Amino acid sequence: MTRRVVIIGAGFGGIGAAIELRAHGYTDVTILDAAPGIGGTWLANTYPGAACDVPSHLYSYSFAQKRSWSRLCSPQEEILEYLRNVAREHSVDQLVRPNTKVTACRWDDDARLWRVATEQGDEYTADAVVIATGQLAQPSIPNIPGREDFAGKEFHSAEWDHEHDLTGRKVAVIGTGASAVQFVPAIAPVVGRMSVFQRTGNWFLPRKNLPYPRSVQRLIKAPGVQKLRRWGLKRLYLESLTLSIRHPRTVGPVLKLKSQIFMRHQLRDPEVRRKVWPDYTFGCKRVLFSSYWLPALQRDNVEVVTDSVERIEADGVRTADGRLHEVDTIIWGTGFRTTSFMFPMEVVGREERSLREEWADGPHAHLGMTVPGFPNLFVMYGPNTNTSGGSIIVYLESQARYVRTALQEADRRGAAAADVRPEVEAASDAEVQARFEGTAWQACDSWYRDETGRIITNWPGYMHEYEKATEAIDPSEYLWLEPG
Ligand code: N01
Repeated sequence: MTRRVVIIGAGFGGIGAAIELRAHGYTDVTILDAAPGIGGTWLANTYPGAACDVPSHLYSYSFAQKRSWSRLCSPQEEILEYLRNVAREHSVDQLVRPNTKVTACRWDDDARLWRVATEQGDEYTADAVVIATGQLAQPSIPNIPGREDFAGKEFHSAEWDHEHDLTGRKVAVIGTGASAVQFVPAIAPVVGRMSVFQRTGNWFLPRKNLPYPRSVQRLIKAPGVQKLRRWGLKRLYLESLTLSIRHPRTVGPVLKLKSQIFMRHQLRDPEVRRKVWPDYTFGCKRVLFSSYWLPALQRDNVEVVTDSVERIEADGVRTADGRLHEVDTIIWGTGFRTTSFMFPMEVVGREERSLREEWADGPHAHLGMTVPGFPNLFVMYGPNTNTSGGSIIVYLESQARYVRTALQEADRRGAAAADVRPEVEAASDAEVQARFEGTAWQACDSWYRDETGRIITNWPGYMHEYEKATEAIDPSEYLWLEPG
């Protein structure tokens, strides 16, 4: 049966899904993306120092292993180039319609298909829709009063203004998450002076990420070594981070100790040490890998500010202690609207059910992908599929495979679509939530949780568990809709 598939998002998820589907005979695939090209998060995030903090032999497709990465964790341009090359090599680059923002996906129950509407007023019809817009696509800037009064330049880290020369500038950086941890050390030597506004300190593990020497490059090009790196040592190492988060009282303290030794060693300035030392359980928020952040904070031209940001004024940032920090540039390193998922896109399933309403009490989906009443709608990097210690690419590949097996099963049955059984989805959601019990993630607030405290972004287990759970669709978990 020919099936038309519309994929929304041309990042690692969408491109991977298109390759998987085409490799199995589903040739009618269209990829829509609001951005001007392939890349997703790696197209948007071009800030100085942008790089992955997962080793590249894992942060790449299993079917397209590259042996010439320049360093352990690749810089943004190298990852973007890799993704574009893979898309080209598998001829899915031609399927991408850039600058095409999807506004709505509506299920037509009579015709048993999806109608996908774009901002330009076009409509695509599809037998299946894959929403691969990710969790980290919508920049978030907190609602701090006075922003409109600021006389200088401001931008978010995911919308870096490369035209704005930072040389000699007085810069405020608000936020100290994974993005700031990369761009602050990169710009600190260039700016005149920098105030880093920190709300919460982070746990760090060392990572220098230097370019590989030639001898190492030659060694890791050997196929056996490559395989060992991908499936062996690093994988175990990454899963050990999950292990420590899952067992904060027993295993957690081991990595915590490692982090403490590293941080104490780097934090020579007692004042800075006092300010940045985290006050929550290791692993509760994302553990950060950098050997450059703490030294950058101790530079003469950098100040860490821990008084909370009260308002923005024409000349700078006013903190709760009444002090005005005069700056001419504000960089928001304040992360993403991680609880928004694909919204504000309108997603309407059977019987006019709105996904936004279905998720009013928190997003949930079977294996993070399927929701009852939304037949043949698959979410990639959906609720509870963020990885704590592994590579998201492993999860995305698992999801692509699952989508493909769902379509194959529908073909085998002559069915129009698969609709996950409500009781299956409810049980898997309950199981996921139960598995968070006693984990480090429950010990503090983070972008993993919604306003009710429910953990909605993360997978509670290990990478290999998710791979196993999504190996193939279990037909008994779905209702199979007759053709219309
Ligand atoms: O965003 P974040 P990010 N006043 O949400 C602070 C991935 N990623 O862009 O911790 C003051 O982590 C907030 O403070 P707090 C990765 O998965 C990967 O840095 O909430 N501060 C925090 O410090 C990562 O986890 C890579 O108290 C405010 C910061 O802003 C995810 O993207 C690189 C504030 C936001 O940090 C997001 O990272 C980059 C306020 N009102 C990103 N509101 C790599 O692979 C928020 N903050 C390396």
